[in-house]
Amino acid sequence: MDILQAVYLISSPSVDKCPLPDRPEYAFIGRSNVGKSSLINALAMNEKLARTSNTPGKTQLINHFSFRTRPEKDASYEDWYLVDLPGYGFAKRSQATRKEWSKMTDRYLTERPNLMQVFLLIDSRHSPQKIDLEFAAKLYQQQVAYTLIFTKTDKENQRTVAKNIKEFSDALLKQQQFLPQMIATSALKKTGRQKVLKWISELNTEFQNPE
Ligand SMILES: Nc1nc2c(ncn2[C@@H]2O[C@H](COP(=O)(O)OP(=O)(O)OP(=O)(O)O)[C@@H](O)[C@H]2O)c(=O)[nH]1
Ligand SMILES: [Mg+2]
Repeated sequence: MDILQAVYLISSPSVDKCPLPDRPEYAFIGRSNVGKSSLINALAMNEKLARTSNTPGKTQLINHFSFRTRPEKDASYEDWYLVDLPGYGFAKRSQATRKEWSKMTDRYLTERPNLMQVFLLIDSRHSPQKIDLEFAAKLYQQQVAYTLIFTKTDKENQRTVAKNIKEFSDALLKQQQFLPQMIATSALKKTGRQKVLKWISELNTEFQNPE
């Protein structure tokens, strides 16, 4: 897939302030610092697109990025949105802020009409974390289609990464019937980049304009 254009569009405080739902949309969500913004930059091949940081909790709004891609040579282009959502599980936030976050994301996840798929990002360096499994359970219960993206695979040896993915899958199968799509990635090495883009392109073909 060729990236013809990838630009930041707008940050919105709530789902009703988001851009017109006239094209397919994908949302990145996951624990604070898991690598959401970095992966968006890796997909776009532009390190300056989404702000990344060592300080967790930077992203507080619904951030829309507009992508124009060509799935393959001679094909026509596709326009779609990528959304960077605020990370969850940031310990230093107050309870009130966390409540706000959960209200905003819940509404976004259940009411956004053009949302094709949520990409739930999981840090591949760790064994299954309760907070991630709970978030997956919530998506499943709300019938929000999601893909699992394991991040930062360059940071650990591959055996540990494989073990963590297997353990996460086993834990998931205890709470839902089928496993979602899973893609292992590294924003640093661009591992899994083409897989994610190809999956998005496949999902793009299923979009029906709700307008
Ligand atoms: N080695 C390595 N580091 C990564 C990778 N992805 C992200 N990082 C680093 O992890 C830190 C957090 O990355 P971000 O992309 O800002 O994480 P985020 O999920 O957007 O964080 P919030 O917006 O705070 O929720 C940064 O220091 C990144 O450089 C990766 O694939 N490999
Ligand atoms: Mg971020």
